[in-house]
This record gives sequence, C-alpha cells and structure tokens, in this order.
Amino acid sequence: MNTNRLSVPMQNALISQMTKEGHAAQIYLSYGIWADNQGYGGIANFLYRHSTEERSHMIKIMEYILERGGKPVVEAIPAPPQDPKNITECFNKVFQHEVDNTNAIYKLVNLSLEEKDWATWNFAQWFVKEQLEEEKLALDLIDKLKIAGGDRASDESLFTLDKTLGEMPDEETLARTANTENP
Ligand code: OFO
Repeated sequence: MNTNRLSVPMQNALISQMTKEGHAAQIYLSYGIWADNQGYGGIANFLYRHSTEERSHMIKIMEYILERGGKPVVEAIPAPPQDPKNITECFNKVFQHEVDNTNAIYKLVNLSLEEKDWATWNFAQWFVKEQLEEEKLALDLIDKLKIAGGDRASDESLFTLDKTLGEMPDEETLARTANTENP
C-alpha cells in the first residue's frame, strides 16, 4: 500500500526546497565568514545566526515530508557565490537571495494549489509569512546602512551598525543550542 500522501512532483518540489534552504544557510555562513574577516564581528554574528535559521527551515521541510509518509532526500548543496565586495553589496545580495527564495516558495504554493494538496498549501503558508518577514529584515539592513552613509559611511557609524546588528534579536540564538529535538 502506498502511504505517501505527497504526489511525486510535490515530494520532488519539497526536496528541492530543502536544498534551497540548505543553500541559503551556506550563503549566510559564507557571508558571515567574509564579514568576520573584514572585522565586522556583529554583522558576522547576525549572518551566522541567520544561517542557523535557514538550516532549521530545511529541517522543517524534511520533517513535513516524513510526516506525510514521504521520503526526504539530502541533495548536494551548490557552493555559495563569491564574497561580496563591500557591506552594501553584501546586504543587497542578502535581499536578492531572499526574493529568490520567496519566488521558490510561491512555486511550491502554486503546485499545491494545482494539485489541490491543501495540507501542503497550508504548510507552505508558514514559509510565505516567514519570507515576508525576511524580506523586510533584509530591507531594514539596506536602510540602516543607507542611514549610516552607505559606501561612504564613517568608521564610527559602521562600528555602531555592526554593534546594533550583533545585538539584534532574532528567532535563532546560537548554533550550539541546536540538538536532536531542536535541530
Ligand atoms: Fe528560509 O528563509 Fe530566508 O530564505
């Protein structure tokens, strides 16, 4: 008896989204390392925490596939893009990656609608809301940097921005709090 409640195309689309979230985690990790190397410890901390958040999105989808009787697959994750040239480019790229991921989520929603798979449609709504928040967060980063002076920001305003981002609350604390119950 087939107990998989996901169609083959839907399961494949969810697996692709797992990979996309894993890719986003690698991108944030790699940008975090870049920021750390530039001396921006606060921005790096923010990006590292966000990387953990993206990984938790991957796990969320993995758990959903299992819950529906499906079989998640851990695929190869593409390498992150090249390091940004400066903080402006870093934040602009963060925004672009988020918009790109939003579009991938919308494709998932469209497929669930086409298939009348209301369970997956409902599941995907969490991600629609999450992407709304993440795009807003990325836009906030761009705005904060603009206020600090953009590419011509003084060392002092960059120091303040770095400190602010390092202390900014978000959904993830630190990677070391992750365990099997809370991956
Ligand atoms: Fe997974 O939330 Fe951003 O991309």
